[in-house]
Formats: sequence, C-alpha cells, structure tokens
Amino acid sequence: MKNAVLSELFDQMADIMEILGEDRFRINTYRRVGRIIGDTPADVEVLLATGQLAEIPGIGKSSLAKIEEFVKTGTMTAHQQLLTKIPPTLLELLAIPSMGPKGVKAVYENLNVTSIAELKDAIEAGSIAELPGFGDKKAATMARGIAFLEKSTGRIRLDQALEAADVVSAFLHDVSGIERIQPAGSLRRRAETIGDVDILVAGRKGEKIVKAFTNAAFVQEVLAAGPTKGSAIIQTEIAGVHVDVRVVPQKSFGAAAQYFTGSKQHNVRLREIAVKAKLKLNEYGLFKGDKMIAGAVEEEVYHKLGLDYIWPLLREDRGEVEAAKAHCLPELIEAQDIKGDLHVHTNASDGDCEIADLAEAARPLGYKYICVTDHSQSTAIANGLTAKRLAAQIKQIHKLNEKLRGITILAGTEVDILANGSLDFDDKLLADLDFVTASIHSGLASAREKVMTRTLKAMDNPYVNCIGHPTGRLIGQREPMDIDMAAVIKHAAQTHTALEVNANPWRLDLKDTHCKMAIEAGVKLAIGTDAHSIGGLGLMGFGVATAGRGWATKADVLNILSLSKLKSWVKLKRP
Ligand code: DGT
Ligand code: CA
Ligand code: CA
Ligand code: ZN
Repeated sequence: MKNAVLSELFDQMADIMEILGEDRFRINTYRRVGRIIGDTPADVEVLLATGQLAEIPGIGKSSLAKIEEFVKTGTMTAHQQLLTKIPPTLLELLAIPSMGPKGVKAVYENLNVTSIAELKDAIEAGSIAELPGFGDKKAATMARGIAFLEKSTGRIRLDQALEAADVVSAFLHDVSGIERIQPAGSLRRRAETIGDVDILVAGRKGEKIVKAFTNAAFVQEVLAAGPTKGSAIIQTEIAGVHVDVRVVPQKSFGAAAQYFTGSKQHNVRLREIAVKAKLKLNEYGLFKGDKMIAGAVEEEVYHKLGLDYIWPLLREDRGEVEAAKAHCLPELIEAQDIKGDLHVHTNASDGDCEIADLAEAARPLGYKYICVTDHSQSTAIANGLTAKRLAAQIKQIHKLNEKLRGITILAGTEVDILANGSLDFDDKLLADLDFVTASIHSGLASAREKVMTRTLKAMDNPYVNCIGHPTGRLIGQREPMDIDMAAVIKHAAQTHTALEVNANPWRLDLKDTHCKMAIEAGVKLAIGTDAHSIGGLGLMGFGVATAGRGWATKADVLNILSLSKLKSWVKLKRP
C-alpha cells in the first residue's frame, strides 16, 4: 500500500510551503489530503483505479492528479520542485520534538539555521533565546528535544544513564520482596556511552517485581514483562532511556552480577577458564558437575576460578584476566584519593561563581586545593581574561588565601593554544601562576599536522603543566581532533607535561584507552571537572572512573599529590 508514503509526501509539501510562507489555503488543502490518505483503511491505488478516490470529500482535481502521477511514476513533480526551494538538511529540524514548521521558519529566516548542528550552535550562542517570541525556556525545550532525538538514534551518555538508573533504583527500593539492587552492564563498568541500563534485583517473586517496575509512573513504554525480566523505556528529564530489570534468587545474585556486568568479551574469557577447569559458569552460578561452588557472592566466582577479584571498571578483556591470574591487578584510584580539582572556571570568564564560593564548596569534598583556570582572551565568547585581568586575579587569589583555612586556591589558567601553537599569554605572566593548563578551543577540525604541531609546541613551553581535553571531542556531538595520540603521549613524557582527564561526561577526554596508553608511557593524568558552577565540581567521579578504566593507580594521577608535592612537580619543568 502506498497510503503511508503518499500521506507523508502531502504532509511534507505542506511543511515546506509553511516554511516558505506560501499560500495558507493550499497548505491546509495538502494537510487535509495527507490526513485523509493516512486515515483511509483502503488501498489508495485501488480507490484510484475504481474512481472512488475522486468521490472522497477533500480530495480535489489537482490532488488527484498528483496522486495519480505518483502511483504511475513513483515521483511527484510538485514535491520535487518544493524540495529544490530549501536547503536539503532543513527538514531534519522537523524531527525534533516540539519543533513545527513555524519554528523552523523562524530560525531559518532570522538566523539562517539550516540543520540540527547549526541549531545547536545557535542555542549555545544564545541567539535562539533572543529571537522574538522564543526566550530561554523555548531554547531549553529545543535543546532537550535535540537530546531526545540524538538518544533515540543510539547510545546515551553515562550521566544520562546514571540518572535513569537512580530513578529506577529509588523506586525499586520501596517495592516489597526485593533484597538487593545492583546496577550492572556497561553502566556498572562506567563505559563512556551506554546502550541500555541493566539493573539486577535479588528477590523471589519475580513476576510481581517486574510488574511493579513496568507499572511505575515513569515508564513510557513497556517493551517486555516476563517472570524474571522487564524491559521498558523510562522517561527522564532529558530523554527516554531503555532499562532492563532482572530478578534473580539470592543464591545466584553474585553469579548474575558477574554475568550481567559483562563485558561480553570479559565473560567469554572467564567461561574459557571455567571450561579448562572442567567447571560450568553461567548467570546462575559456578558449577562442578551438579554442585554449585559459587553463586551468591561475586568475589567467590572469581576466586574459585583462580583469579583475584576484578573491579567492574576493568572488565573489558584488556589484560585484566591475565593480571588477575598473576595477582598483579592495579590498585585503582578511588574518589576519596583526590586532593583537588585542577580545572575550574569562575564568573571572571564563563563560570557562575565567585572564587571564594568554589573554594568553600570544595572543602567538604575533602580537597586540599582547587585551581582556578579561567579562559584566556582569545576565547572571547567565554569572556576570556586579558593579561591584565589575569594579573589582577592572581593578586585576588593570593589575598583570599591569606584568610582561607584548610584549603588553598591555586592561581591557574586554561590558556588558549593559538593557531600557530603559541600561547595566549606570555611566559612572564605564566610564571606567576601555580599551574598552567593549555587547551585548543578553535580549529578543531583542522588537518592532523596542524593540530599536532599546536599540541606538541604547547607542551614544549616550560610553564605548561597540562594539556586540557586533549582531543576536544564532545560525545555524540563533536568528533575528536585528528591527532596521533601515541605521539602526543610520547611528547608529554619527554616534556614532563600531564594530560588532562576531563571529567565532564560530555567529554571524558582523555578516554579510557588513551589513559592506559599514557600511564604505560609514564605520563601523569590530571583529572579535572571543568566545572562552571558549584554543581560542576561533583563531576569528578566520571573522571576518576575513566582513569580507573585506564588502569590508573595513585602513582599515575597528579591531583592525588599533596599540595607541596604538586608544587615540586610543577617546579621540575620550570627553568
Ligand atoms: P550496552 O548496553 O551496549 O552499553 O553494553 P552492555 O555491556 O550493558 O550489554 P548488554 O546490555 O547487551 O548486556 C549486559 C551484559 O550481559 C553484558 O555486558 C554481558 C552479558 N551478556 C549479554 N549477552 C551476552 C552474551 O551473548 N554472552 C555473554 N557471555 N554475555 C552476555
Ligand atoms: Ca546494557
Ligand atoms: Ca541490556
Ligand atoms: Zn576548555
């Protein structure tokens, strides 16, 4: 049946004409024809052949001719002609929830926005909010709509998955008959993106528990509901998220946690070891013949296989199984090891808060220091500091430190690496700072040679202690720069420069595998939140997890050092 296609064609013609501001009457006619065809249960082709289509009220002569043309030739000239009148990417904007032809017309006419990518830029630049009749709230709705659209085509970010898992876990907490709750899958491994959220529950009344979950108010759509597993799309503030809840008995909880945490590749390795030892491993337990030798406790599954317990962050089959066998797994860093945040913006550039407020907020996190790293002048859209303003800020920080107890504010910068690889501030000013991070914020799409030269040259500067977000990627939004990471890491080792692990879940930059490469080359990681507000300081855990996935121990992370050791480390590079 061609009904659906035809209906869509008429609707799209109406959309395009509305965007172009064409005749209202014709727009309405096309909409009506589209709706009639879409609603008709009978085959349009048959209706056309029998002459019945012409009888339907609302379908006039010219519409009939268009339908006939399409049925005969497979194209519709009027539709083709309309398509030539707009940029080809413009219609993708209509797929954004809450975005109708009127909205598209407004952003296209006033801001020349022709694609989703351009719309995002416009939202970020604040130009949508400034459009008459739009405002902050509409711009935010649009941003959420885009996020939803992006999610629906693929994987979600770690922070989005965590939010969904928290909502479901909190709900399950109050469901009777549940003895334990354990997020599993890629979320428990803290992978950078998540396909679906897996939550494991210990309990006996599987069907009842699954029902409680699939009937919860936050459930948007139930995908499956059986005796041990429920799958649903749940509504969160930003997007719909696919969540699987599995119910297992207590005695299998450890084995199930092991199995459903994965990764698949890691599980395959474990099963091989079991088979070699003439054991059977599955989600119910580890068995010797019919006898269960491990199952309730996850650690025991590993121990009975002759392995040390492997932290979920490491379960990617990247050498952890061999290391567990040889008893030489790394002792991973933990959140409480962190002594300070090395990447924080204040309201002097594009952040929200005063320096003093950030320092106060850092104290309860157990930090001993916090480094203020506002942007430099070239990043004008972020109100980057001029040399003069930075000099004043350094003085201000020294003054604040005189009064502060228990925590020290470090004077730093996130200085721009300019197009030729030189820095936005001269060495004399940089020498007055405690810690210098240098970042690329422009020309990220340039050729490899260009971005490599910039990055390597910045590291050559004796005052540059760290390269910020080394690849510049934004997960799901912007590709990383085309850099040769092995060469960057080698140069970092040679120049005594750290590489940042930017903890913002949009960035996670360096990513896990690059962290591992850096550590193996002896390069220090500097985990920073890139906070622009007090809440932003709370992102540290994402950076710690990412470094952990790269096998980071205390020896590998700069901001685990005490303040005095950090200062000595900085001095080592200075002339
Ligand atoms: P995702 O959801 O794509 O981000 O990644 P995961 O790792 O959460 O994968 P998912 O949700 O398909 O399955 C959860 C875990 O269940 C997975 O990490 C390992 C286990 N699992 C699933 N299917 C298989 C399988 O065919 N073989 C083995 N050995 N394990 C599996
Ligand atoms: Ca999953
Ligand atoms: Ca799953
Ligand atoms: Zn930056």
